[in-house]
Amino acid sequence: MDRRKFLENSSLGATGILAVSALASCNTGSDKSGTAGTMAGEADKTAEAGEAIAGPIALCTWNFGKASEAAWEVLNAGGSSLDAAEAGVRVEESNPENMTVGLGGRPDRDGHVTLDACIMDSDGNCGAVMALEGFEHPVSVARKVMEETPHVILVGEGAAQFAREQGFDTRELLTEAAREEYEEWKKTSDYKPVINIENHDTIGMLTRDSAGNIAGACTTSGLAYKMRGRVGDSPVIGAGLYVDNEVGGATATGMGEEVVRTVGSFLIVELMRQGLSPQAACEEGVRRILAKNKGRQDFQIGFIALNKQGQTGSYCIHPGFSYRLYDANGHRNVPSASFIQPES
Ligand code: SD4
Repeated sequence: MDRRKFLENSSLGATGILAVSALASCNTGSDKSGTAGTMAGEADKTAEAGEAIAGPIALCTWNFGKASEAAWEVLNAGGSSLDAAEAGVRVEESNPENMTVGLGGRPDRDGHVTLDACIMDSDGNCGAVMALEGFEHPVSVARKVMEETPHVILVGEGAAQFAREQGFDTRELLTEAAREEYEEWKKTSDYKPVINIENHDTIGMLTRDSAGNIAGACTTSGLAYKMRGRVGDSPVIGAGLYVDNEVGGATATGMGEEVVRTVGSFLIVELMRQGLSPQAACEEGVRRILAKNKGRQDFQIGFIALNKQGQTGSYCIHPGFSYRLYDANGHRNVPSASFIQPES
């Protein structure tokens, strides 16, 4: 199959997968990690665009209660935004039920679980690993790349070698559940992504600590049954995640190829620098992607953003995306406004 043909096929398949499963899995508003539901007595709210939250804040893509709670605990104990972002996303990396991140992630079309992650601190330092195999916590390896090497990105076997040298334990990441799905997929797939298999649970986390410093992290196993070696937006600084401590941060979930094409998270931070609220900046980020697609809307993208003042925002193409927000007032799932309106 030539490259163009494959991309057409995978774009068709995977975009449908993302859009359909986003609708299927998220309209319930359920807490994906099974903990920390909406605060008693507090209804879920739509985007709190105007409110400036004081003090520490943690927010993450999707309704990951345990992850945002882990980040909040670090912040509440006076920890740094960087430690909080890492601690938060590690929860989902270890969650075998999340089949889009870390342990239990769906494999590529050749059966390998390959992980992508990045992390960025409030001084503009960043680190990333791409197509890392055999390590449960790519975000922590990415942090080591940031802190222990003169580089920003390590990929594949080089990243794995570095992780071993840094003392990270290796482990099998393909769970029985993921293996069974993969075996099923192989029967009919002809090695193309298939609609309705991919879940859409990449975690991007933004944190602000009590000193007001912002950091972020993003981690994923990428698209299910992707081409071997495929990397999406999540570990690409500027695309899946960007932080500028003067302005704020943004992170993405969804069809990574589209986020990379517009360097989505960087775009949103720059729009906030020019004065847009996080909400307005996320909306413009989604519109920019749609404009490049000339009417094609059969894929999902979700952005979240946080500015220095403590305002948050989010926007997505299809209804069903939400983010989990944790601050001194507690935690809640915040449904995102969408470009395409929910059917009434
Ligand atoms: C990727 N952005 O690899 C990721 C996919 C994703 O939940 O967000 N899945 O393109």
